[in-house]
Amino acid sequence: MTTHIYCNAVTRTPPRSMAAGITTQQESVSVELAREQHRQYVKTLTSLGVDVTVLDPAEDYPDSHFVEDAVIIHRNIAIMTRPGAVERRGEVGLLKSSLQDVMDVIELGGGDEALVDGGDVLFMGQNVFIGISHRTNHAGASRLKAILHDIEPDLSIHFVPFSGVLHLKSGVTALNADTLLGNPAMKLPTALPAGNIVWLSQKEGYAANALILNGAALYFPECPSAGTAAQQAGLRPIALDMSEFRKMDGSFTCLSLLW
Ligand code: CIR
Repeated sequence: MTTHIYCNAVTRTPPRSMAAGITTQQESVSVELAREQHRQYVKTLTSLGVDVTVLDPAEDYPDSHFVEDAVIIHRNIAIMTRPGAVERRGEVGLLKSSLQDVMDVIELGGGDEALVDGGDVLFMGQNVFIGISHRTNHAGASRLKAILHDIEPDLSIHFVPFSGVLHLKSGVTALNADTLLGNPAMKLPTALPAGNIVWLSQKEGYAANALILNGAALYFPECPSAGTAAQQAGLRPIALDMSEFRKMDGSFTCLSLLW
């Protein structure tokens, strides 16, 4: 049985400026194709029973469709982050004004030193893993831990230093409450304190960022082993082409806020 049941989502249409976003890749991006892929993503979430709000593109913020990094939603409370990349910080205020009508909103706090990207925060059952990365630091992770414990004292919250991939969820996502998909490009100095990782091959490792919701797993069609792993975990695999987001170091989880 899946533990990831969601009824609502917020997404944002990619801006025409999206190719100016941060990336380690060198491939040219088609905004038209990205927008079509985004429409298919929204359609898929809708078909899975999610009521999806699609926000207008924010041209001043080329990475603003990667809404996951600016907010963490837990128990209908939005925790606004302070993204590690300076040029992405303005995305937080934009999302705050869209969310505060529908849920309580809390600031991360902790001053300018405290940095968190939502892509570094992974919920797996009662466990929360906060990746310590180039984008998320100990000061930010400590603030987030305190806020999450206030919301739900029983959570087991772990700091997970790693390297080799952009965000923690580029390296692992949870298929259920104890199984994760893993990207071998991610280097963990110590084993995760909970869960068993199904490691994908080097070639298909990027598909470790699958979106698990409502009994389904969205994954890259070029990485079929992620679909097989999802099926073995009792999920319905749904392959969706997300080539244009991959070119900007993004994938499935980063394109929506779910609750
Ligand atoms: C960035 O480097 O910030 C964006 N180009 C990609 C962010 C992807 N977000 C995520 O995986 N949570």
